[in-house]
Amino acid sequence: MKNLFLMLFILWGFSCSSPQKGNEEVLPNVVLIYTDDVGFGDIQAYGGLIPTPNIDALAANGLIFSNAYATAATCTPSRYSLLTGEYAWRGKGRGVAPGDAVALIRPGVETLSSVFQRAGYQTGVIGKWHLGLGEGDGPDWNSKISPGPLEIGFDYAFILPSTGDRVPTVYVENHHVLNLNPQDPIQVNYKEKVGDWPTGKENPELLTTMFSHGHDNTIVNGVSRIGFMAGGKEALWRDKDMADDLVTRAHSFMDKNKEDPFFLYFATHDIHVPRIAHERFQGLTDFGPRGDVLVQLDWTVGELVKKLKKLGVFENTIIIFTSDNGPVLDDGYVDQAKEKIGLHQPAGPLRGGKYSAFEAGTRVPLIMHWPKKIKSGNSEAMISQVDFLASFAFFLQVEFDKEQAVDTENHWIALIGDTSEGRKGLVQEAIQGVLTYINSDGYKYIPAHQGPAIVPWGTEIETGFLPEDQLYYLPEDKGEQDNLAKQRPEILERLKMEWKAILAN
Ligand code: NG6
Ligand code: CA
Repeated sequence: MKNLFLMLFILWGFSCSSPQKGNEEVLPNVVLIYTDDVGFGDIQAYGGLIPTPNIDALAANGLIFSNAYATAATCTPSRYSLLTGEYAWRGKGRGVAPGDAVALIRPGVETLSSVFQRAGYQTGVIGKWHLGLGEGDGPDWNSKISPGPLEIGFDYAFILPSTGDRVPTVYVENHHVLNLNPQDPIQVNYKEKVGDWPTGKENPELLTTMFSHGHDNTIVNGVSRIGFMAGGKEALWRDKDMADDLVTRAHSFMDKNKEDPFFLYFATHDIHVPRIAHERFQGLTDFGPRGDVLVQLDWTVGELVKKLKKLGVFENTIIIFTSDNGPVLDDGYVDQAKEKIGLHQPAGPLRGGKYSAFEAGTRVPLIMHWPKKIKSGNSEAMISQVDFLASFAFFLQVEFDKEQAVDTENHWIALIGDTSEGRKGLVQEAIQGVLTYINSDGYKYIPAHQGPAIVPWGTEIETGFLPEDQLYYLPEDKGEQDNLAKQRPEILERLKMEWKAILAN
């Protein structure tokens, strides 16, 4: 009898120290690797030519999706939807955010991270944020920066406030700029020059990486950026160390939380511009800096995997690998991305790229890896990143605010490969607020739009805009070559109705 009590006591102790689902299984960790500008064809497992062995290993043992989508063809709206379960275009001011934007996700709004918190997870965001910080006149870089990730469901944050090519070029850890010397305060301005730091426009001779369009404001580390800054010298990051910096923080986060289930939103800077790999990765491929940073990204993934294995939690960790929008070659710096692309096709068979209404804008790699539960294979289920919120809420058995997260759908069983049935319809957002629509039959509608055929600032990407409606049948025409709008008017009308209903929701 005594022994029985002892055993019950031990069992009770166990169930308290490690949160469990349905009283039997230990909850998996979740590591969401959110890459930047990685195209549908960039990874070898998706047909790419640049070596990505660590990502391919996840693909080989995981589920590879061929119809997975970011909600937008640029970063801020994709990230907004990923975290809130709401299409970004439902509100104003959610396009590509300047580096001094205020927090776009306000405290109290439903988020993916809050869902994990409510399920007992330790939550962290490490890497690119680009969703604004602070309120009122914008973030005060020299004191407490709030609201930010900690106010919307993250327990820990180590972030680049916006992008690598925007000032301020410093990290923010939790509420403060890392390594800031109060004697040397930071000034940031997106309208006019502040302080006396040189700019790319005035002093191009100081540049180690030349700009091709935009990006001619303040020079930091030999690279001119978008926006002006001065001060905060000790806080500046070194671009070449960024991948290492993020990996180091991710390792500490995992070490610290190895006993708890954790959710780590790991948003890489790679492979966004400026593409400046650490010295040890430079020149490793024939594809120039874009190839180097892809190899660096692959290394990053390998380091996260190694750590999970070392901690003995790899088998029961869900790793999600995906991207925020499609690929771009010249995104504002002279880095030979285009000249050295060779036969590599960043968008695979898809048309367009980052910014575009065509498929390459938003159809991205998605790999779901969970040795304990997910069998390796391929899935054609149509999935949007906006669905992670409802899907994880379902899996973790927590409620979420459906009035706020209006667009997220539970596709958990598709995400773990138990069905190939996904969404019935999906909206994608291109630049200039153009919203396209795909239904589960594989038809895609691009509404008539008076806009340029090519992205107007030098990237040479097709926007997919035409002054008349477009209709494509993707299962037979992945490359969107054959506009069926005139041949199949009834289908076009049906899609328009479905599209309108979602927009009016
Ligand atoms: C554009 C920038 C581009 C990139 C993009 C955001 C210019 C000319 N181009 O405005 O370089 O920063 O914004 O990329 O400034 S994203 O992946 O974060 O959406
Ligand atoms: Ca991006």
